[in-house]
Amino acid sequence: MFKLVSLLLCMWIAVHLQGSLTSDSVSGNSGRLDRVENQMAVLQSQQSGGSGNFLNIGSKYFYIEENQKVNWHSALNICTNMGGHLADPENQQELNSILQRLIRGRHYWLGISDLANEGLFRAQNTGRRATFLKWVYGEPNNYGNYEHCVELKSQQNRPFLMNDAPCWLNSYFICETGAPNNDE
Ligand code: 2F8
Ligand code: CA
Repeated sequence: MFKLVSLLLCMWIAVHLQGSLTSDSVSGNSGRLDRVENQMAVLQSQQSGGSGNFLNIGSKYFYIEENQKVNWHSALNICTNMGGHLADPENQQELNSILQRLIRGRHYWLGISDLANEGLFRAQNTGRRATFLKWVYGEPNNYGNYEHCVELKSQQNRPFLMNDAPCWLNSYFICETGAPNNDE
């Protein structure tokens, strides 16, 4: 019940904010709108009770979000609500099997960041140093000193590889679990 009320409240705020955008306040409000939309995405994932549709790929199960883009922290929350975690592929075989299902030109959050220590990329799920990192040439570069979250991206029809990007960017994302509960 509380979740439903929260969801309705967020929807009301989002509609209200959209209606109140003026040319003077666009940048400030769009940031707030982004936060509200992210919060709505997290609440919606809670509402759906969420195990989602994990696909069996190799020895694990993955969920590839292709409908909504959210920031890295919201992606983390959504994957947790679905009973999994933001994905951290462990080897090339696992990465290859995911890559086949990604849409070129899109960016997908992974559960890897150097938020705790600059330059030390850890898997969010374990807190341990990420052992498998496949960077785009020249990455990670902490561009602008504000890139701490890892995404998969493919540019100009090149293969999907990793890049450090600003955690507040809205992107698609990939969740992972060892044992899904797909019956909701
Ligand atoms: O040139 C590589 C550089 O390209 C972009 O910044 C201009 C990326 N930023 C985003 O995708 C937001 C950087 O992460 C990337 O290193
Ligand atoms: Ca980068």
